[in-house]
Amino acid sequence: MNTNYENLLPVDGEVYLFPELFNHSVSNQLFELLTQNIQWKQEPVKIMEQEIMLPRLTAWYGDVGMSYSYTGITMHPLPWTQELLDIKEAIEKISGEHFNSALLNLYRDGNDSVGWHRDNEKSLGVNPVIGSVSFGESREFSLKHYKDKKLRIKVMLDSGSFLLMKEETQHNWLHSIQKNPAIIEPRINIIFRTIKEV
Ligand SMILES: O=C(O)CCC(=O)C(=O)O
Ligand SMILES: [Mn+2]
Repeated sequence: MNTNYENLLPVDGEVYLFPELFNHSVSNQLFELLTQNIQWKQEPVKIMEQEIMLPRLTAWYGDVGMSYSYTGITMHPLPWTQELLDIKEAIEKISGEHFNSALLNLYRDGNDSVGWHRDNEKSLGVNPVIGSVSFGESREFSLKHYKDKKLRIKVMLDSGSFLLMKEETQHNWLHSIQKNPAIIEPRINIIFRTIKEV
């Protein structure tokens, strides 16, 4: 990886921001293509025996033949679209990493969000490398240290930006996209990851 980029985390992990990996016109074009071509769904999740709908639309794409088992159900990703492959190629080139699947999020407006969590599922291995690409409205990405909750960082994720999280970040830091009712425009985020053989 090009080492001119500085680690945004003070301790216990590595997060790098590539602010304009895709320029404005390419970003706008990709935003439109992703809006139209991705099979967006609002999925239910069970929280404390109650079924609620996720506060955003999601989709899962990846290498053909890959599967992922979750509470006894085996799921398969949808096959890559051309624009997802193009984006994946661009981030693999700049990061030197490799990704085999992508979780997509469509935040319809500022009322959509993702709560505090870590991308630390067992299937992602010990120190997961997470590549996050954003298009559309800018949203604030918040990080807070898992143990020392006073340690907090905010990163503005603008359209066309690429955020790379690696090393022990997913052990030691939580992340979220908080609601912001002032925001009325949509944002698409793609989380590229590598699911290891399980
Ligand atoms: O939208 C984002 O920037 C973050 C999404 C995220 O953390 C996730 O889907 O795991
Ligand atoms: Mn996440």
